[in-house]
Amino acid sequence: AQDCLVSNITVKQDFDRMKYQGTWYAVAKKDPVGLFLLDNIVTNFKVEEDGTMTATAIGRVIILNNWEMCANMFGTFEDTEDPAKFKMKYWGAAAYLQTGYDDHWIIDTDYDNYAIHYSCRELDVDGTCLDGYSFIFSRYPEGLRPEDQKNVTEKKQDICFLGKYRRVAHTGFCDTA
Ligand code: AZE
Repeated sequence: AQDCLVSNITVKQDFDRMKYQGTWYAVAKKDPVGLFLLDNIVTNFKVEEDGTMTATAIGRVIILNNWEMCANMFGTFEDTEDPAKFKMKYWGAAAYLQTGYDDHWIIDTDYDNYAIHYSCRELDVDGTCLDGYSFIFSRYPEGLRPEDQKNVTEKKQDICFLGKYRRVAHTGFCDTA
């Protein structure tokens, strides 16, 4: 959407939640306003027996009083008319973590290598996004394959977040094992 209207943003055609299951590593993110996951962000998507999509996510956060920890988060997804657009209800394993209800759009994915996620939390009066966030996910913690980078850059531009991403480090800080 060259005009940056949220209503003109296109998402993955015929999104297949079954193929989207499993582990995704955040390799880049565009932050929203306020508290957010910092780095070491790994998420795991699953389709439940009733067809509902759910996810877990972990990431390093710093909460009040400079307390650094790994946030264990859960999400459940409500379907909409578009198979690639969901509403995500999310909460933390601990009460002092964040809860919310966000859009969760899958802009593009090939299921095996990369995914581009988008969430606009607040629309501006002109229909552009005033406050939103986005993740670039990879199936590999080392990052995107070189052959996927051009497409991902194009998609960042389509959602009007180009230049607003930061790399997400994976240092092992939240590795349980
Ligand atoms: C997401 C992947 C799908 C599951 C979930 C995700 C989002 C999680 C957050 C968590 C924020 C936590 C904070 C804690 C202090 C999109 C990564 C749940 C937004 C800020």
